[in-house]
Amino acid sequence: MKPRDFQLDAYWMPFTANRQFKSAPRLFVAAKDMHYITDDGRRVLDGTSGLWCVNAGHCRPKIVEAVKKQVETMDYSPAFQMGHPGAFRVAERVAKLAPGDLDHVFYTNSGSEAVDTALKIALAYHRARGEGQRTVLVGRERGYHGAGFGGMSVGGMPANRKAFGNALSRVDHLGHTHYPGENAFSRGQPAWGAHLADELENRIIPLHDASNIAAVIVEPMAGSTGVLVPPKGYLERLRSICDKYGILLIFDEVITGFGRLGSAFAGNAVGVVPDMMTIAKGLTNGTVPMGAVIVRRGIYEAVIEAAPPNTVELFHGYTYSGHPLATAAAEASLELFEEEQLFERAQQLAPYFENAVHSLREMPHVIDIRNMGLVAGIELEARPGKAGERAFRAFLRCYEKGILIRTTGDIIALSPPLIISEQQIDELVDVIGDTLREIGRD
Ligand code: PXG
Repeated sequence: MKPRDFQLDAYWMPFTANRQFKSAPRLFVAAKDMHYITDDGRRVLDGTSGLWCVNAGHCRPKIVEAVKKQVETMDYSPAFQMGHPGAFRVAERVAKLAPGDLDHVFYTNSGSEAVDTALKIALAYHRARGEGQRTVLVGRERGYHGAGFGGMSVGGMPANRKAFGNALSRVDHLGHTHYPGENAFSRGQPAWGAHLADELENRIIPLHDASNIAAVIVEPMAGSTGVLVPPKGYLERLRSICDKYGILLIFDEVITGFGRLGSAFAGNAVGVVPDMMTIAKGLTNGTVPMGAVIVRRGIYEAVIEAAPPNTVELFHGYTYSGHPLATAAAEASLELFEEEQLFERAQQLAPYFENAVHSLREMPHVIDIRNMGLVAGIELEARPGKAGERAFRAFLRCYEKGILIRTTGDIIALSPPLIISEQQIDELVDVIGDTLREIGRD
């Protein structure tokens, strides 16, 4: 290995145990298709699409070339009061992929910004319609909606909130949907739990009064807190309660978008059309940061029409909204997904992937395995008093053995690029199996 020409100290790493990492760093220096290359020249099979974003695999020439060409032609174009063709082309393409009349696209640079944007649009929409009292935002326990103040507030991860005070005040949370006692080792959507959506009608609405509630935001399949698959009928029921009371339903599809569940979006997979969707990650195949909110036509029209003619309708946006490099990457990614029929590929591979991950059922300490599309969660029993330690050890061992997995608490999450082969699925699962056997002994 070459001696390092940099120090580790100055970089404050996100969502990372800085001291632990810097005492034994793990560095990637290159990537191609299904693999990363480490600084000591090892190949590591990517079982997580980076951080759930590199859906078409790494450094795909079509995307690389598109970004190169764009940076040589026009590096930046002002996002406000000016436009460039790529931004319009990508919006049109994304609108075509989205279900129903979700056909307007607001750009951001990340999933967190997309979530904060969607929450603001929800408030602006109600206000435009003369219902400005609708300000309560409802999230869900064990939800992750990014790290901005809005997303953190509607999110349901205590560790992400406890250092930061109360954040947004007009927020409430539904209970989560994860009940291993009823649903452990479910394949696909669990049969039990549709009624959990009724809490919206039975508790949240009486508490706040429906007329004060602006929106409900959920991940159709919760990724970050350990792959929580929605029970059959649950999302449908949330949709019908929101409709009954005029509450907007936002699906946070940052992880579930772009083929992860075997179709363009989770909403398409389960046949539920939300009022807004937040997207990011796979939109550019992780190549250039980009997020977006897709809104129903009626929401766009209500906000636009409420403003006097020739005035700014929504006082919101970012310097890099619709950045030319991001739109170039998005356009190439969306074309590549289509050319290679990657969403369909994910759907076809899903049963093989499901069988492979469920073969780990008898491994030591495995207490649940769940899956949907090309996502799986393998939950381990926590070591007494040492939550997260067992899974983190599995992560380190797997990395040494040449596969990248992701862990959250004691849950291993797998979300490989959609180009993964059956043989590579076997490799992932075999290495995890060996690792669980090894750490099961100590
Ligand atoms: N919403 C959802 C559903 C997400 O999963 C965000 C919003 C925020 O996106 P940005 O682009 O601001 O990070 C996310 C991000 C993990 C993991 O392994 C998940 C995310 C990010 C990093 C790690 O669980 N999700």
